[in-house]
Amino acid sequence: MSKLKIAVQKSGRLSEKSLELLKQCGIKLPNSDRKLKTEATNFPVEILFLRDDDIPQYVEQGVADIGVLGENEVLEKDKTVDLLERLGFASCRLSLAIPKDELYTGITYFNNKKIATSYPKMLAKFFVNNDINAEIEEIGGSVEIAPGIGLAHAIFDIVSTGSTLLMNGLKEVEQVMRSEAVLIGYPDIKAPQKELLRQLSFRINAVRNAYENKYILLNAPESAVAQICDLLPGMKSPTILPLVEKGWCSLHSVIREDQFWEVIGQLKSYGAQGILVVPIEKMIL
Ligand code: PRT
Ligand code: ZN
Repeated sequence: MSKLKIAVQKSGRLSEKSLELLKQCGIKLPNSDRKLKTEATNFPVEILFLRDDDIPQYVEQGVADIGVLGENEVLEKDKTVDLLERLGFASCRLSLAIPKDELYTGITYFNNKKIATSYPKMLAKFFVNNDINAEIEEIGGSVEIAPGIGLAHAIFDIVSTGSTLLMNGLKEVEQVMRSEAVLIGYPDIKAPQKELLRQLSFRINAVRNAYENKYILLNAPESAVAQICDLLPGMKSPTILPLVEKGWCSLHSVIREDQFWEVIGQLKSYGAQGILVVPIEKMIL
């Protein structure tokens, strides 16, 4: 039987979340010690555990049909792969940082400077696009210590909370790109694998929509229902149920998590009370 081969990071920041996503998609994996590969017990997929640096090459060659990794790694490796889905976890940014006491005068600051990074291709592209002539020093890890030990004037690295920069006496001065985990695919994927991928993408979208949306229930005076429905259009339209108390109803809808705090004040000003916001497990549009 045909199987869909999925490459995930063996160990690191992406591995737990990648496996968690597959689990939420209903894919059961045997408890293993993450050897090189494992097979799901209830869906025709095979998981290959790899270093994230190797995933673009495996997917370009079709050794894996799809792979989960950081978008930054996809851009750096620059292989011929399709970008299929953004997955919403492992969000970070790739930024240029300099010693905190240096005066930053704008991007031309980097002319004739030496910059340490593990992402030389991406940085070179950024400098070409911005007409900057700088020297790029490629190093494998612990990039943030490079200025302190005199190896470079500045660094280009992944930033998440910013605490690593702070601890190393650096400040972020240019954000070059944002990144998150993405699903990439083999461009010449075979028909049976393509069908399995379609089924998996459907499940991933149901899980992602559920993350991004909340179920909202509230009590409102009937006179405010029209205004509240405008604010909370829901999936098709909100559900309205009468309350025992005359002139009041209960309104149920779906709201994007990131819009919730923007509309809450307005809901209250329309007279909404007893607002409940509840997580959704799966959401099929
Ligand atoms: O062994 P393998 O090659 O598979 O893994 P790896 O060491 O190359 O990668 P890993 O597991 O460290 O990261 C995998 C991916 O996670 C990256 O390619 C990014 O897409 C994503 N990601 C998200 C991060 C971070 N956030 C992150 N904060 N990757 C690394 N960091 C590091 C960063 O390098 C810096 O040292 O965390 C530090 C900065 O964090 P803050 O919070 O102090 O700003
Ligand atoms: Zn890596």
